[in-house]
Amino acid sequence: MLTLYSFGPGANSLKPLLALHEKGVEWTHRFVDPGKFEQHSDWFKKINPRGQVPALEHDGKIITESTVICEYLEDVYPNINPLRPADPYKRAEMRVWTKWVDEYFCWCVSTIGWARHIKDLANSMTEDEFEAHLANIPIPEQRVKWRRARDGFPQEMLDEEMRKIGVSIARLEETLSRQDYLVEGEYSLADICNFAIANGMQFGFPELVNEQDTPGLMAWMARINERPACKEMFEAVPRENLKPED
Ligand SMILES: N[C@@H](CCC(=O)N[C@@H](CS)C(=O)NCC(=O)O)C(=O)O
Repeated sequence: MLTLYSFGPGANSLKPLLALHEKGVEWTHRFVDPGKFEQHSDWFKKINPRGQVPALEHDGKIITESTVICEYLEDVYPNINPLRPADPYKRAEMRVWTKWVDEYFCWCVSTIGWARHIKDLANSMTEDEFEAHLANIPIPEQRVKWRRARDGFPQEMLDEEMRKIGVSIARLEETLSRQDYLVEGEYSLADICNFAIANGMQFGFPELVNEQDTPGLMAWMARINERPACKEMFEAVPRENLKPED
């Protein structure tokens, strides 16, 4: 029995969601509602004490960390649509890409996303409500992030994160202008984990990600969006989870 707890197909939640759709195994989805702060609720913290999605439940065992969940699914279902190259060198290349997205690319995009989109949610509470809410958040760094979302991120930090986004886009484009997938000739977890963060940047960062400046990255995103598993994943989003502008 497999259950994925997630925010739906975006950011870190997208990684195991897409991997599960690619595998086509039987599993269930439990949407954790960020609008209701469900990730910080007592019931969810029993599943992931860090109060973050995604989390996978497999026969009563809990696996956390989006990339680790994807690797776990490969270990459990190695023969169904493998998403890890068989060749050890290519597998190492794949892991360099998944490590990079987790340690670098994800963070700069996340900070700008928080500065742009979490501000209203963080300001929707009174001071007392906000402080009470912060007390529910287990990760100290997330508490800092929530406070910054409410009070405003330092401009210096936003400038630095934008610089890193530029570096990230250039790195992806450098590879994707030469080859269809991040590990040459193989669609793998390297693509899934980076796509989770990159998809949609042509709308959020059109000055950086566009047909003229990053044609390789644009074509790669379109290629992944065209995959049946990816279409199935986006089609599976219940309408009630979509925001009015979606
Ligand atoms: N390193 C973790 C990061 C998980 C993470 O940042 N999750 C975000 C959603 S993408 C989350 O739960 N944010 C809500 C919060 O921290 O309050 C992973 O890759 O799974």
